[in-house]
Amino acid sequence: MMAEQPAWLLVAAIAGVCAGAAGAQETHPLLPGVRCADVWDTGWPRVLHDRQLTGFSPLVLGMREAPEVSATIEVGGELSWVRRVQTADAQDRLLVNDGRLRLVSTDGEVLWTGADSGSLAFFGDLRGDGHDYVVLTAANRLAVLDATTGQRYWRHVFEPPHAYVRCQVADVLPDLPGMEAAVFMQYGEQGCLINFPPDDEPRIVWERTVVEPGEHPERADHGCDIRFDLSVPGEPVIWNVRHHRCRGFDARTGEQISSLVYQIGGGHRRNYGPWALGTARDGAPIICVAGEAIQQHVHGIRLNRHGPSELAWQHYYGEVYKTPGVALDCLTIGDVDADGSTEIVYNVRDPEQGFRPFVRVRDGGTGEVEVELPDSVCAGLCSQPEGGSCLIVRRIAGDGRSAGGVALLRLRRSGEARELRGKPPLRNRGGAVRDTAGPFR
Ligand SMILES: [Ca+2]
Ligand SMILES: [Ca+2]
Repeated sequence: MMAEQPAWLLVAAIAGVCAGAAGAQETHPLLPGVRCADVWDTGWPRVLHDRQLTGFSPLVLGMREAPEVSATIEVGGELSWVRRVQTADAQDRLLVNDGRLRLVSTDGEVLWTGADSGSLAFFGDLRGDGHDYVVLTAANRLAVLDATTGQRYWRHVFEPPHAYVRCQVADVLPDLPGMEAAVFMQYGEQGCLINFPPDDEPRIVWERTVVEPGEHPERADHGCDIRFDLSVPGEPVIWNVRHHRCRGFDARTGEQISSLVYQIGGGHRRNYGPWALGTARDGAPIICVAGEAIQQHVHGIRLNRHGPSELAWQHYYGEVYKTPGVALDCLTIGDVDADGSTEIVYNVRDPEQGFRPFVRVRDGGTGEVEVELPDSVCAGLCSQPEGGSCLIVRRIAGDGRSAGGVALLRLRRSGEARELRGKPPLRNRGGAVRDTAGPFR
């Protein structure tokens, strides 16, 4: 299984939001109009870029020369990602991708260098034979490595050549020994389900076209992904969110069982950002989507396994090329107040409010704003031992500089956000490790 990130990353994130700055009352003279706290952060300079990919040199932030390198850990190549995994015999290992993929023991011994590399889709007993495997995606390729040796067990190259594999792995067909991988093509039109049996070669259970041919230039859509929905025993569903579409497929057959083609803010929009399955207050299954790139929006979809799904609510903030300064950054989609229903938590610079920064918490099923924190930015969330989450919030002024310290706000079922004092017991949560250069950090 894949584990959460280490706690020191949370500390680093908190240190990042604590790094305030002093100076003039307006936006930075060298970057007029750019409202970004990092512009004032002389303690943590780095290359910045806004949502229109404008580059800002870190050397303008009061620096006169490039910083010295104080320490280096040699990883061989350019470190891409590290994951802690646990093997079938309960050993903690590190999977390190620095161009190559390597399995490393916790005392630093390189156990193997893999025959393939890529993004990690799964680590575990893929074939149900008691051995661990590593499932990797890279462009249009899916590779499976033996986790004991790093040797390639299986590899499949999908068409078309420009497609990217989007993959989820689970035992969605319990009647078939071994687990299954659903693979949908970003930049392509095909999807399939692959079974990995313990005593035979992997087998493609079904393969089909998963879009309406000609309805959209799929090659131009950077926002395609899938999720398994195993909430109904014996009726596994694959949900696929793409540019202005959300569809459900019977994972057993590939048959399309649900379709929604929808508009946000009066147009077909890009879904470039995180999305997740959730639960409405009445228990209905939903998907919440945050558009973070190019077109900034949040919306919720009420899912129907037996017909068209429904766009339950939406809020469109704008497109960066048409409304410069608009920005949205999703912190999490989940049950942050521990009441059983899903919320979506995000930062936004709202054009309708003069681009002031807000932290907003909306009910995932209805879009109702449960909590709104004006002139604030949330850097991440921490789960609490008794359930629910704390928001790590920094108050900031209109020019983007800190207007106070960091507050920990606990969300309550009533919709209240109560500030915590002292040092509450916190556990790390994925949202706190984000490190995104941009208007918010
Ligand atoms: Ca199975
Ligand atoms: Ca909730």
